[in-house]
Amino acid sequence: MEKKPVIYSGIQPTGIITIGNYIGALSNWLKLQDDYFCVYGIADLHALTVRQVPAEFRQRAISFFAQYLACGLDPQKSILYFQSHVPAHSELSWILNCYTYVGEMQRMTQFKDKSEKNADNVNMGLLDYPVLMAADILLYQTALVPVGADQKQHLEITRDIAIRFNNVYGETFVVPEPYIPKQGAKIFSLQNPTAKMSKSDPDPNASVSIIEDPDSIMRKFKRAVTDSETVVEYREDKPGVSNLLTIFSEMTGRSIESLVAEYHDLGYAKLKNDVGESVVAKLEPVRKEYARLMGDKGYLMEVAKEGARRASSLASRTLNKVKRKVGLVEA
Ligand code: ATP
Ligand code: LTN
Repeated sequence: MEKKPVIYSGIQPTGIITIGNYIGALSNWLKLQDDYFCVYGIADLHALTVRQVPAEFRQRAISFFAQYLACGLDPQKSILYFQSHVPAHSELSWILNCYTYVGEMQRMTQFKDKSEKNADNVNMGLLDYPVLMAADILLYQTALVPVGADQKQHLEITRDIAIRFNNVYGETFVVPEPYIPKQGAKIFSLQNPTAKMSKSDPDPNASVSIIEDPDSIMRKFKRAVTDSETVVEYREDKPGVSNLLTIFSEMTGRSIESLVAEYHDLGYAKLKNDVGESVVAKLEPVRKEYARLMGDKGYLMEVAKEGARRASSLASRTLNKVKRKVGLVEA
């Protein structure tokens, strides 16, 4: 049987899964399931880099896992699991730490941003975050990593670490490529359309969850910040309207050109209403399936257990190879 190339990706269980995460990452994960061998993790160890309330954190991680399934990630096709259930991630991460320079980590833009936002808790995990991400990816001999544009730098450092290790010890890791969508790689905040829509934005009007109720979705789109013109055009100096057009296009599968042609002179109120309706329609099945799955935690945990079992078996092959190559005594 021909071996399919491996896809790996993950989302950390912080805040809410937004339509930005859906458009930039999850919707691609879904499309890749049939043609690749896909491994998708809940990056719970990554989420520990910012303070979590234990009981809420645990519930959120389970809720995110249910949202993966509700979106259509299928445990019959893909490996779905919690990162913390596979100890190889932490182990490889330690070894890779010894092949990564502090200066490289200090230059990461996400580290700089998050250090500013969490000035009272600039912990080692925050600095080391990209090395754990590299371990996630390299453990599975991943060829492609579907992520939004903000993760590009982390993919570059993952490649650098893999190449560096391969140069010293011979071919050990597949060097992964990022898979970043041409359209929708960066969805912007509904309240500040020059800033990324973020999972953990404290302003509830800035982002929309993939399991949000329809009234709330409509309200947020009606309040979306645009500009003082009236024409619907996709232009750099109209970030709010352009963002709405991108979301509309992603939800309906229609091109931005055809949407502009139809909505050009219909006014912003009509545009906002119809974008909101397209989001509600697209997410309706996700919301229903999510509610059903959350009523069956036993099933969710069974899927997670089987996912961790399969992931561990794959991960341990790479980890053992790495341990041998660096000269650790075999157990
Ligand atoms: P946080 O704000 O808590 O740091 P986040 O919104 O950046 O989180 P992540 O968990 O870092 O979310 O990202 C999960 C995935 O979603 C990544 O592949 C990321 O590139 C993608 N993504 C995040 N935000 C957006 C966005 N606004 N547009 C497109 N893709 C996004
Ligand atoms: N850092 C990523 C989440 C993540 C990830 C990964 C993405 C953790 N491990 C491995 C791709 C591959 C983020 O989106 N913030």
